Amino acid sequence: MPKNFIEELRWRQMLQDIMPGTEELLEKEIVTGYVGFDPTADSLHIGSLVPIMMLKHLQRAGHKPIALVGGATGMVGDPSGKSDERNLLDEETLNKNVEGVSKVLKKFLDFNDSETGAVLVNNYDWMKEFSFIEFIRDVGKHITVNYMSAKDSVKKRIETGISFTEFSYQLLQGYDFLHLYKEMNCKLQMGGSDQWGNITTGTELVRRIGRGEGFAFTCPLVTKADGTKFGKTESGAVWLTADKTSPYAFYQFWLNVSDEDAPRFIRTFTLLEKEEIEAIEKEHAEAPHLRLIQRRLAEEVTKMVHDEEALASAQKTTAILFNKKATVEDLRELSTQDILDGFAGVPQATVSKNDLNDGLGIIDALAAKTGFLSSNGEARRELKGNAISVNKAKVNDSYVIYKDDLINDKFVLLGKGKKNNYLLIVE
Ligand code: 485
Repeated sequence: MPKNFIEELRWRQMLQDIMPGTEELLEKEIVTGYVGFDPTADSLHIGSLVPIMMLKHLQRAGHKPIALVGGATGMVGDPSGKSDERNLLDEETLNKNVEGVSKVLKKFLDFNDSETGAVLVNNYDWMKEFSFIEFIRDVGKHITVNYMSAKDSVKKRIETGISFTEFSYQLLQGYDFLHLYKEMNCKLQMGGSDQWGNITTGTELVRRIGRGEGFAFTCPLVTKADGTKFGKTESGAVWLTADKTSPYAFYQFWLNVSDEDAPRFIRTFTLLEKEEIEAIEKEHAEAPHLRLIQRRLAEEVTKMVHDEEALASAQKTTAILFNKKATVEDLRELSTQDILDGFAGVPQATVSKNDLNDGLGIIDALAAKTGFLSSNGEARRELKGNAISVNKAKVNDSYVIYKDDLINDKFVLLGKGKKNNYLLIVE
C-alpha cells in the first residue's frame, strides 16, 4: 500500500492547491502522476527542483512518476505567469534544449521496469501526428473560448494582447493529460501553482473526452522572506548542471540562504526526515552563527544535484577561501577548476608569463598591470597599511612576484583587507 504522500508534502510545505478526491485516490491505489517541463533552455534551474522533488516523493511513496518534456509545447510558449508574448524558439535550439532538459530529469528519478519505475516522455511524439484540422475538431470542440478566457494566464493578457498561439497553449497541455490518461492510465498532474489553469483544462478534457476523472495538485512557487526573487544571484539563475553553475557556486548559494528561509528550504529541497530536521534546527538555535541548517541544506542538495565528489571539492574550496588562517600550502591543494570556480565572482586580470621572468613588482601587479586598484598611490597606501596579501601571506611594497609564486602554474591570489580578493591569471 502506498505511503501517505500528500501528508509528506504537507509537512514539507510543498502543497498549494489540491483537487477534491486526490488524497483519497493516492491512498487507495498506485497512481501514475506527471509533471511537465518546457525546454525553454538547455538545462533546468533550481526553480524546477520543487516539482522534481514532488516526482521523487511520488516515487518514494510507491507511485509511478512520469517526467514530460515539452518538445511540442516548447514550440508554442506557456503564457502562465508571463506578462508578454514570447519569441518562438528555432528548431535547432529546441532540439538541443529537449536533450539538455531530458538529461537533467534522468538524474533525479529511478528509471526501471518495475511498477513504480519512472518514465520520460516527450509530447512532440504524439503531437506531431496531429493535424490542425483534427485538433480543432477533436479537441477544440469540447472546450469553449469562454472557459479558456476565464483562466488567469489569459485574463491577465486581455488588455495587452495575446496571440492565438499562446491562447491555445492550455489546450495542448490539456491534451497531454488526456493522452497520458488514455495511454498510460495517468490520473494525476502536478506542477507549480502557476500551472493550475492549464492543469484544470486537462482534467476537463479527461472528463469530457476521456469520460474519466483526472486529479491534480500544485506546489507553491518558492519565495524568499526578504521579497527578492528565489534562485537568482548576481551572476544569474542557479542551474542544476555544472557547466552553467559550478558545484562550488551551487553549494555557496545554499550556504548563504537566510535564517528565515532555511527551515522551509531544508524541508522542500532535501529528503531528510522530520525528526532529523527538527534536531538540526534545535542545534542551530543554540548557535545560529554556525549556520548548521544552511550547511546541512547545502550539503544535501549539492550531493543530490551533483555528487559526493563535487560536494567534497566545493567544501574544500569554501574552507580554504573563507579561512583567514589558510596558507599558500592550502591554496596549492586546489585544482585549477576549484580556483576558477571559487574566484568566478572576483575581479580577474591576465598577464603574460614573460612579465614574471624578471619578477613583477607588487605595485604593478595591483595597479598598472591589472587595474585591481585604481592607482599606484592607492596600492602604496594599502601596502603601508599592511592590508595586502599575496597567496594569503601579508607583503610589503618591496614584494616581487616570481614564477614560484604561481599556484597550479597559473594563478596568483591577491588580497586587500579581509574581504577583497583578486585573481591574477598568468598565461
Ligand atoms: O503537458 C504539459 C506540457 C508542458 C508543461 C506542463 C505539462 C510545461 C508547463 N506549461 C510550464 O511552462 N512549466 C514551467 C516550465 O516548464 O518552466 C514550470 C512551471 C512551474 C513548475 C515547473 O515548470 O512554471 O510552476 O510546474 C515544473
